[in-house]
Amino acid sequence: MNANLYALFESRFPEDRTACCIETHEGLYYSWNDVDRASAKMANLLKGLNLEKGARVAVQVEKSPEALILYLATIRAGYVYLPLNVAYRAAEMAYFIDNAQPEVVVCSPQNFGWISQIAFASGTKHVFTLGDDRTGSLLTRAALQSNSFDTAVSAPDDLAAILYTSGTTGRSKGAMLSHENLSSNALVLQEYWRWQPGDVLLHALPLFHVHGLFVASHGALLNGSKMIFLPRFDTAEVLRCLPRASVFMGVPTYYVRLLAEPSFDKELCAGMRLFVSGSAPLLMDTFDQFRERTGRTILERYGMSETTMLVSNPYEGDRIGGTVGLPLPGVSVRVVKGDGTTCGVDEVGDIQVKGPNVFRGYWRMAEKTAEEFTQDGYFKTGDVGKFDARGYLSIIGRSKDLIISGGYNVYPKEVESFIDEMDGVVESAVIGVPHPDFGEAVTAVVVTKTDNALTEQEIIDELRSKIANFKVPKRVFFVHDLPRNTMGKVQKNMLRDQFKSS
Ligand code: MCA
Ligand code: AMP
Repeated sequence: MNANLYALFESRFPEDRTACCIETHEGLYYSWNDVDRASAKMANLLKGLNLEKGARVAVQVEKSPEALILYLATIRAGYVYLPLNVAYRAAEMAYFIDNAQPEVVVCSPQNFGWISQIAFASGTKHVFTLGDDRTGSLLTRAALQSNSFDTAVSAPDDLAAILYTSGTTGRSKGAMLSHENLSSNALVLQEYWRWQPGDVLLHALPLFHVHGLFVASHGALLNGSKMIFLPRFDTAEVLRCLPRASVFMGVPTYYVRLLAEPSFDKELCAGMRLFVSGSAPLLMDTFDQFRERTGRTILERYGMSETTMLVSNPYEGDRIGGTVGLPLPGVSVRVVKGDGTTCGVDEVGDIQVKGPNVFRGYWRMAEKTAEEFTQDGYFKTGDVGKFDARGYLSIIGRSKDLIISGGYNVYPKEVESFIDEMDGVVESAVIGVPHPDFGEAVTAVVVTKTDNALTEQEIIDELRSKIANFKVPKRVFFVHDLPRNTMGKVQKNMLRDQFKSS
């Protein structure tokens, strides 16, 4: 049997392939035939480049139906899709491209100059452009190709995607996900969340992370369901489109923003069957307010780039606020103490996971991969939590130094290294402090050399030119010394406490 994920989707396409698969906010319709033919054209183009088996196709483009089709074409042709956040700047892109060694890079037309320079310098052979308005060399070249393509035959373990994440420590690592990782998770979620005939997904998430690219899109593709595609989360657009949808997925910030609108109420949500939240902790207050205002209960679930989804509140049965729910069928999740023994009910420990959803390792980092697994094959998530008596998991914190801002991960160490390079800086500590919109706000605490006049704005401006905008601290504070414990380690808890209401 062909384990290629596209083959699975294709087997679930609706009988009527002229039905709508993707509808855009501008009112364009892409039928299932359109998606199949357009992905065939792109797959033929990629195949014609004679790429090696397992070649990476790195993509940094704005969201559009064509961007999703490019993802489908890549896996359909048997290559490995590597999505990159559009906010990444030159230093970040250079790292990913150099590390992943993609044979193909696809970027936005306006970025062709600097990205092609980085790509060609790293040995990439082909750079195409793809705009969010159906422009670019990728489509021009694909248009000349046949619109039928025999989906490549893939083994379950063959790679389908690489997602860069910083895991628990250090520089970004590419989490290698196989066709089986993705298909097993998609099939479980389709059943667990009771996708139904006639469901319509309102898709407002970006297409370069697990949540938007896999969890949301795969659900609709596997169910033969229409997606209403928004180029980005925009509160007014979501409110406009909700009455025609039945499923919505988002990070907690989306729900906070929706609740800030008085028109977001029971009537508007009358046709909605399911609201899913994930990628960051959903506050109890948001969970409660949402239920009161809409009469619907948000279903919170927990996932990672390395594992896709591992735990979810049930569709039927109690969805308990403040918890991420129960391990998904076929996925084994445990909470362990420092000595490796399993925690009892309500005992806090490290969350570990094993199952068909768990990735194949970090790209070209065998040693790092081995460190992140236990001897009996469980992956160490770096999250800390506890199970209650009913088997519901709560995430209490993280053992990894990670900030989640508006659903995007920010690794303090990376931001600190850019600040520490600046003239006049002795050292810095980057922390997350509570923020009403983003959940956590990136905040920098900096020690400068005596008599140095570096200002908060100067540091922010300098960082803006170097790293993705969501990583740039919202505030910078200056101190004489960073608090350290007897081992010399910076005590970030104390800083978080000191600056929490800043
Ligand atoms: C934008 N800005 C942010 C963020 N996004 N600041 C902090 N955190 C953010 N997440 C800043 C920009 O730097 C800019 O600042 C200003 O906000 C406006 O930018 P804009 O792009 O217009 O913002 P927005 O459209 O309002 O975006 C906010 C957003 C977006 C809608 C919350 O960040 C978003 O869609 N987040 C979802 C992320 C996601 O998909 N996560 C899933 C990861 P300035 O003007 O000063 O430059 S997958 C995952 O985590 C796992 C596996 C899982 O479980 O799902
Ligand atoms: P990523 O590296 O982007 O895959 O992010 C994965 C991390 O996001 C997890 O290890 C968790 O720390 C966090 N996360 C995902 N879903 C949730 C959730 N529902 N509640 C709290 N944290 C979450």
